[in-house]
This record gives sequence, structure tokens and C-alpha cells, in this order.
Amino acid sequence: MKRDAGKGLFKKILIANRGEIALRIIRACRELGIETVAVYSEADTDCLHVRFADTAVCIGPAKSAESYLDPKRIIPAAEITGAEAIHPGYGFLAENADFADICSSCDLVFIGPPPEVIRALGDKVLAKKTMKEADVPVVPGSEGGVVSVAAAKEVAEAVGYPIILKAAAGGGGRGMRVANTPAQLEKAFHTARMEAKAAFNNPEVYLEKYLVNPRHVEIQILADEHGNIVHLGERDCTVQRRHQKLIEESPSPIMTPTLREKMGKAAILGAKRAGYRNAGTVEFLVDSDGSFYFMEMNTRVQVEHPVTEEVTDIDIIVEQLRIASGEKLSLTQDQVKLSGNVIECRINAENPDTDFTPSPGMITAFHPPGGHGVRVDTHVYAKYVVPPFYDSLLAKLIVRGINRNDAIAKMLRALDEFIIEGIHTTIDFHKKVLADPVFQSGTFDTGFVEDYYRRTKSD
Ligand code: MV4
Repeated sequence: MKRDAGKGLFKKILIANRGEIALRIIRACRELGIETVAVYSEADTDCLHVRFADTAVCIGPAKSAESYLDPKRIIPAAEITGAEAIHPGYGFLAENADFADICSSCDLVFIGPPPEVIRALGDKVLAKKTMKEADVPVVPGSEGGVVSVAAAKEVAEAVGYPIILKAAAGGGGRGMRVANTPAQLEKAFHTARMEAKAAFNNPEVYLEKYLVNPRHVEIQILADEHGNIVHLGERDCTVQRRHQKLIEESPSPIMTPTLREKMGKAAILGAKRAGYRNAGTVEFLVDSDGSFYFMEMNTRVQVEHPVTEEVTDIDIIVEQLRIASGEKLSLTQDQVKLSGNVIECRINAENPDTDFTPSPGMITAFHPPGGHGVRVDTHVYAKYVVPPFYDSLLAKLIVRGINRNDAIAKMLRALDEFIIEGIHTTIDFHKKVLADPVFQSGTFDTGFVEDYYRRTKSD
């Protein structure tokens, strides 16, 4: 549904999510005078999003498929409470084009891009084609999917080994296979297709030259419904483990003003070509020589959005709400200014000593850090019981310093103050990484976490 110009902001929206992001959205709504409807599962009756929203509706049992993932339970909650729009947050239904379609047919605004844009960018082959048409650099590889071993081998010879096979319906690292030789490629082709079929019910795979240990740098963009698009600089998300981001920062240690302008322009051109609306993120791989290549576009607000909020002083959730209600962007590209260095550590309910296995249970003591330049986005409180059903993010600790060393010192100080007892968390892991000379040098790549464990195994 497209709203009439001049209708103003929404009066009431429903938040189809839980945890810290539900709280984050409620906060933005409160500041804008928008009423909020929370939805919650039977496992989440004691959650703060239920308490802080103006209205809360129980939508089903603990299992996500029967609550947060079920449009048949969420849409009626919006209808009964008179919400005009739905904010999906991240995860759950956030990148589900069918859900965005259902919203629109029920006269509810989906706070995000149009369904056909979500669908097109969710197809990684089509997304890559769209970016190529917009002159955004893409990794050399197959034009579209590869349908046979022979076709794959032909493309591999042309771009050179090593190569990577990726699922067209995949993303975020699921369904990928690397091959160094034609023999490996033959095997990888069949397993990649089988995995893709099993995971996404779509066996289509495409082939790219494999960049060895690149960096992950993503550009945040905002696009309104009037054709205006700005970028808010980059986030460096190179510190990951098994495709789970652990630390994000902005500016990227490898960024230069020239490279930022090039990547920002590329992100905007790609978003324009895709017909993008609302907040989005264009992910790039950056090679050791500074070449960058489109990887995928995320059509939702991301976990790490506060990094950009702190470095630009722009409230991304407020912008999402304004854009979705038909307002123009509140700023032009030359008004976007980056200031200082921001780092975010994801504090998860996981045990780093047992391969980051989940650690649900009661938090017996809780004290978040504070002070100058410290932000904590969390839904956790003392005696809160972390349920085993959802993702393990407990808190995002975000600090801002005048330079990178200052931000690292602040993060180490804040991590020292952070008390979470009763369950395992990633706090101590972050303390070790932030004190690591390789992390401090800023010269790491996506092999960093694995390499860190190799280097420090003896202690
Ligand atoms: C790649 C790559 C190297 N070369 N593509 C991982 C997530 C998924 N979106 C794509 N990924 C990669 N794609 C080419 N052509 C290496 C990765 C990759 C990676 C990328 C970003 C951050 C961490 C990573 C860890 C392993 C592999």
C-alpha cells in the first residue's frame, strides 16, 4: 500500500520481532509519537518488548514456525489492534517477499522494500545480474547458473582456480563449496546442488572465482519513495566465525576517502537499478589490492546498524519509519558526515570454549557498562531466562572513540565492566580479541578468527 502524501507518520505499527531489535524499534516509535503493538510467543511473556509496547498480543507457542514466523498469526494481530504498518526487524519474516505481499494485500505497510525487490535481490543470480547492469563490480564467474559439470569446468578454466560454487537461493554463506582443481569441481558441483536443493528447495548454483581471505565491507544505504538515495558509509564485518559476525566497525581500517566514494557510488547505482526503497545494505568483498566486488544485498535493517548510527549520528530506524510513511529523506549525501571510530561487539549466550555452543538459562547477575561513548542495545535484565528457541544475541556493545585506538581502549574498559552471570557469554572472547595485536593492527582478513585460535591454542 502506498500512503497518501501529507498523511504524516503512522499512528500505530506492529513489530513482528522480539529481543533487542523489538526494543530498538519501540524506542524509535516512542520518540516519534507512534503507538506500538508487540507480538510474543508463550516463551516470551516476561520479555521487555511485551512490557514496553503500548499493546501486546500473544501469537502462539515458543516454536518460531508457530509464532514469529507465521503470517497467519501476525496479520490478524495487526488487524485486531488497528496497526497501519509492520516492522519486521531482522531475521524471522524480514526478507520474506511473500510476507511483504500478504501485508500489502491486507492494506498493511511492510516497513522495507517492495516485495518484488526483496524477491529479486533474494535470487543471488538475478541480484548479481542487476548489479552488473548498473556497472557495479562483480566477481568474475558464470553468467547466471551453471547447469552441468562441463559448463562449470568451462567457466572455471576461463576465470582460473580456485573457484567457489554458491546456491542461487542461498546467502549468508549457506550452500557454498570451494574447488581448487577440475576433479574437486566435479564433486563440489554435485554436493553444492544437493545441498542447495535440500536447504532452499532450489538446486541452482552459480560459479565465481574464489578470492582467498578477502575482507567483508558493507555499505549502508537509505532510499526514499521519491527517488532519493544516500549512503551512510561502510561497516567492516571481517571478524566472523562460520558466517556469524562477531565484531563490526566503522570506518573500515582499510578505507580511504577515494575507495569510500567509489563503493558508496556503486551501492547507490546498484540500489537504483534494483528499484530499492527503505534501508538496505550492499555487501562487498574487498581483495588485498583494494578491488571490491558485489557479494549480496540485504533488504532489511541489520544487527550491526548501530555502528552506522553512532558514526553518522543518524537514527536508521527513524529513517525507515519516515520513508515507509512516504516522507522524503531528511538529508542529502553532503550532509552525511562520519565522525570518530565505532566498534560493536556482539555479546552472545554461547560458550567460546566449546565451539560457541548455545548457553541458554537464567541470568543470575547483570550489569551493563556505561559512560562516555558507550551504548548497549539489549533486552536482557537480571533474572531474565534466555530461552533455547531463538538466536543467542544477548546484547550489542557499541563504543565510539576519537580514533581506532581510543575506541579499542574504550571497548576493553566497557567489556571489563560488563557483568553477565549464570550463563556462558562471548564477553571474555571479545576481551582477548580486542587485545590481540593482529586485531589492533587492523590488517586482518576473513580468516582472522580461525587464525587467532591457531595462534593462541597453547594458552
Ligand atoms: C566469497 C568468498 C571468496 N570468493 N566469494 C561468505 C558469505 C557469503 N555471502 C559469501 N561468502 C564468501 N564469498 C568469492 N567469490 C569468500 C566468502 C567468505 C566470507 C565472506 C565474507 C566474510 C566472511 C567469509 C568467510 C568465508 C568465506
